[in-house]
Amino acid sequence: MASSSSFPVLFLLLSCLALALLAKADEVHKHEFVVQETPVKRLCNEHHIITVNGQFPGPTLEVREGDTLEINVINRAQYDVTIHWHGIRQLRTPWADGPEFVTQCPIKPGESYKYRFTIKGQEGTLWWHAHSSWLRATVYGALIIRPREGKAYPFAKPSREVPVILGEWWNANPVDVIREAQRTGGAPNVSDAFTINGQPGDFLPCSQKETTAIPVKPGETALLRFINAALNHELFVSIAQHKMTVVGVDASYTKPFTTDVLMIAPGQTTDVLVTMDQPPTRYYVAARAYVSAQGVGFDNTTTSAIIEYDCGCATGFGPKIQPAVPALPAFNDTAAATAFAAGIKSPEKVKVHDHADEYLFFTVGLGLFNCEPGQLCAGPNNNTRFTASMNNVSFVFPKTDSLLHAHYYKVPGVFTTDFPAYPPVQFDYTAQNVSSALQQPVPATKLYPLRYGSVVRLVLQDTSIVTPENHPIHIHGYDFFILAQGFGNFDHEKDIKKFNLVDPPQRNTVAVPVNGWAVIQFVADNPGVWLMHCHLDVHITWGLAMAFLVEDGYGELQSLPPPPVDLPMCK
Ligand SMILES: [Cu+2]
Repeated sequence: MASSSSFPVLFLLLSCLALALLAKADEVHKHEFVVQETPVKRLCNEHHIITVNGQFPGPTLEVREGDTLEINVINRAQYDVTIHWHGIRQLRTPWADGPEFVTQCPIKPGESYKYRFTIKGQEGTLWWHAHSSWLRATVYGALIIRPREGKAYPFAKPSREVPVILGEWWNANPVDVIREAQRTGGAPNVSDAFTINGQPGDFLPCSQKETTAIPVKPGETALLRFINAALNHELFVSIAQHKMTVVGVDASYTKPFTTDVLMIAPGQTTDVLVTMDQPPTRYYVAARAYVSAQGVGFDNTTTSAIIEYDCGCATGFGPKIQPAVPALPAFNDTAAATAFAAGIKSPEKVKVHDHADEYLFFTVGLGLFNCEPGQLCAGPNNNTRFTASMNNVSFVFPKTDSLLHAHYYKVPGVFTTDFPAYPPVQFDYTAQNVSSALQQPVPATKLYPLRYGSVVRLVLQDTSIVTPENHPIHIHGYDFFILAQGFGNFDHEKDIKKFNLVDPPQRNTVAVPVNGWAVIQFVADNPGVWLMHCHLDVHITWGLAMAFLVEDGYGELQSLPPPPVDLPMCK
C-alpha cells in the first residue's frame, strides 16, 4: 500500500537528483591574494613594485557565470590596500566591492580581508585592481567570466582566448608621485611607458626580449580580451593588417561590428574577435594615448605586443622577421574615438524604461583652488592648486569610517545626503572661457539618495573649466545603458531625439565626450553605497567623484546584509 503511493514521489526525487548531478553546480573558487613588494626589471632598471602573489600583472581569475569567488587578500606590503572587482554587480554583497573608505576601511599591513561574491547575469571580461592611493598602477589583473556549463557564446567559439591588459609603467613609485602632487598642488608626473600584459614592448629601451608574444595559427579566430588598466590615459589600439570585430564591452555582449581601431578608456574592457587571415608572419598589436585635454603633459610612447603566426614553415621565421606596424590615430583624434563609441550597441532590443523616476544632471570637470596661506601652489600661474568636481562638489573621502559602514550603523557626521541633482549654478559649460568665479568647487562628502527600484536617468556634462577633457565615468555596483552622447551643452529639447531606447550599449564605464555629454540610465536595484567617479586616477584624487546611497527595498532580498565579521575598520 505504502510503496505504491510513494513510488511517484520517489521517482520524482530521483529524477531531480539525476538532473542536479547532470547540471554541474555553480562553483566556488577560492584564492589567496598576497599583496607584497616584488623586484622587477623594466626600462633597463630594477624596481620594487607592489604585486599580488609576486605576479605582474596579477593572477587572472577565470570563472563561469553563476560561480562564487572567495578571495582572501593578505596585506604583506607597507601600504594600506583594498581590492575592487571592477564591473562586478555585487548584488547584495556591497561589503565586497572594495573602494577604500566607501565600502570598507583599508586592509592595514599585516592584516587580511576575505572578499566573497557571486557573479550573476554577467559574461565577458572584467578585471580587478587596488582601490587605494595609486597602487592600482601595478596591482591589477583580468577577471574572465565564461557562460555557464552548456551555454555557448553568442558567436562561434574562438579557438584561442587571450587577455590583453594595457597598463602604465612608472619608473618612480606611483604612490610617491601622487603624494608629491598632493603636497604641491600641481599636476602629477606622467607614466614612462605603456605596457601590454606588463611589458612595454619593442619600441622601448631594454624591453625587446620580453615583448609580449601572442602565438596564433593561420586561419583561426582568436578572442582578444582588451582591458585598459592604465591610470591616467585613454588608449587607441590597432593590429597591423587585421580587422577586429567587437563582440563585448564591460562584460556585456554587443552587436558585432568591425573596426581597425579601438578606443578604450581606463576602466573599460573590449572583447574582439580577430581572424588570422593574413600571410603567416608577425604583426604588432600597438597602443598609444588618446589625449583630449589641451596643454597638459601626457605619455607619448607606444606599447606593442606581437601576434606570431605559427606557419610551421621555416628557417628564418621568428624574431628575425620585423613585424608589420599598424597605423594609429593621432593623439588628439576625437573623431576616431567618437566613431568607435558610436559603433557599440546591444546585440538585440533591450528593455529600457522610456521615463525615469530621477532626472539628474551632473557636471564633470576640473577646477582650481585659490592658494591659502601656508600651502604650496604649483597649479596654473603658481598661485592655485588643481582640483576636480561633480556639480561643483569636490569629493572628500572620509577618514574615520567607510560610507557604507556609517550608513548601515547610522553613524552621524561621516557624510551628508544633499548632493545636488543639478549644478548649483547653470552656465555655458563648454564655453571657451568660463569665468574664474566658477572654477573653485566646494570640498565635501555628499551622497545622493536613491529609492530602491527607481529608474535613474543621468546626464553627465563635461565642463571646459581649466580644460575640457574626455572623462571615463565609472559607477560601482551597476551596469547602465548609454542612451546618447554628443558635443556641446546637453539640450533637453533637441538631444532627447537622439536617445537610443532600442539597442543602447550596456557598460560600467562611459567615456564622456570632450566638451560634450553622455546620458546614462539604470535601475537602482542594488542597495548600498556606490561610488561614481572618473577612472583617470589623477581626477579621482582631485575629487571627481560622488556616491549614490541606494536605500533598502522591502524584505530581506532587497536589503543590505550585515557586514562580514572580518570587515576592516578604520580604528
Ligand atoms: Cu576625469
